[in-house]
Amino acid sequence: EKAQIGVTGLAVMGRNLARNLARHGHTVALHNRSQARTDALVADHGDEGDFIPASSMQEFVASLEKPRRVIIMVKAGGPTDAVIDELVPLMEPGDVIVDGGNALFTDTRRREAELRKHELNFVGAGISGGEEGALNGPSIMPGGSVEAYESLGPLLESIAANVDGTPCCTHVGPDGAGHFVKMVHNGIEYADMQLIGEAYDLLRSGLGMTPAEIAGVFRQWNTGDLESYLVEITAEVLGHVDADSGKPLVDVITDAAEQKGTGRWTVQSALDLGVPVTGIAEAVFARALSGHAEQRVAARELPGPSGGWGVTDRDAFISDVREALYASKVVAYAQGFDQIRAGSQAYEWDVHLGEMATIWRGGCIIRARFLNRIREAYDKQADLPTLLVDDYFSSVVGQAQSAWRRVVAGAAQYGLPVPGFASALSYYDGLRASRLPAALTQGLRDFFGAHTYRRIDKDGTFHTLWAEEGRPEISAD
Ligand code: NBP
Repeated sequence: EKAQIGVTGLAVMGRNLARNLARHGHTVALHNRSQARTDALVADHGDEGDFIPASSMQEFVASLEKPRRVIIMVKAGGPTDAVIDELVPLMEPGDVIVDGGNALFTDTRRREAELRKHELNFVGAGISGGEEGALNGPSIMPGGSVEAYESLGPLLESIAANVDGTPCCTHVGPDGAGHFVKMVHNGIEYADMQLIGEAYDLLRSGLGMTPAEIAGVFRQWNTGDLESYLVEITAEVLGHVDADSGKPLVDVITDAAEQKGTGRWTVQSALDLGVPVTGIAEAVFARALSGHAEQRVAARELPGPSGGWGVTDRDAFISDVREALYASKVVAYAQGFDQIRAGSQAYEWDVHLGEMATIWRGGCIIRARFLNRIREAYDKQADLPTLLVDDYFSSVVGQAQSAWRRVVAGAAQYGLPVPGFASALSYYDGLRASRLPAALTQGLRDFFGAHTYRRIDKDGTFHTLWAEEGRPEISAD
């Protein structure tokens, strides 16, 4: 008997993905650089399905039916290239190599182009949902060729999360499209977590609520439009009491947020594409700020406003924070989808934005009720200029705006940092503005660098001879 698919790299992610495949009736070939992980998987979970363990890459490849399908689940970067180099001489034209790790999409583009020369199908597949998702149903974002998806799609769709009968897996687009979309997914996750953190901080500082009380608020919010995995687990984390100290766990965790890099990649790509993903950028920078212990200690005595927030109506305040959170979240997602659209245009991927919202509804970290709204918005108008102008979103954000402004203004008065809420509001107001001070920026650029400007009343490109009085402008065209 041959295996339908093989997994090489059997650390937490690969092991759970292999078990998930086997539980769905697929025969799974197993390989890991060090044999111990392969043996452990068979010993611990061999009874969950049909596994064919291999002790060498040759044996592994030989155990696969053709066209061969291999999923690589190793540490992203050099290790992925090392495994590809080992696999390529053993594979035949038409075979499919999937990289399920968190690869940078430009690496995926390079690998796909290289393997195409060998007539091998290389699929960079974003897999979200962590180890729990890998085992019980992740959200899967595969890139690569249509031909590769025909061979691979049914297998991946069978193990993906499923919402209302629709698998959380679809062909995203050619070459690096899948890993790009996974990267932006992670960027949105950063923004969402930052906004949740700010909402928590507002309730804590503004109302003096305890973490356990705030957990109750999040639990309540999770019954409405904010319903999402992240809001649900926020209640879990805030409600958790540390066994050692008897204190809320959140109070004994060091307040320095770490990162593995996908948020940074998202912002770097957004800078290249010229897409203002301010929510994601603020989230990445907020984590960076939190980690600058030396500066934070040095700055602790800097003057700030004195006195409390002076909230009188507790329920109204909680409601304001909820609305500000929702509006800011809409902005963060709108920006993320802008980036996917810009990437799709730049790299000619033809990514279907509504389908991305659809496959994020389950399995992944940002799964949320709200994604149905995004899908509906793109179903109604595929070329929506921004989610913010969709009927539903424009109306909810419009309704939330007074609360949003009160929260951001209050935080500024009180001295509480809300970079996510505030930058989202500025972005919203920036898009709404009929005139932006960008006109002055253009004037300044023309003054010091003769960079020219365009005019609202005439076609062409203009430059003012600033040094020559009485010669206000000439046409450069
Ligand atoms: P790790 O990222 O910790 O990688 C460990 C695996 O890589 C082991 O199987 C190890 O083999 C193998 N490996 C290394 Br390291 N160097 C190798 C080399 N030169 N040649 C062959 N194999 C090598 O595993 P993980 O945490 O399971 O993550 C796997 C992938 O999934 C990563 O790309 C990660 O970014 C991604 N990931 C995603 C999520 C998510 O939520 N989607 C969560 C966690 C991870 P060994 O056993 O012989 O050392």
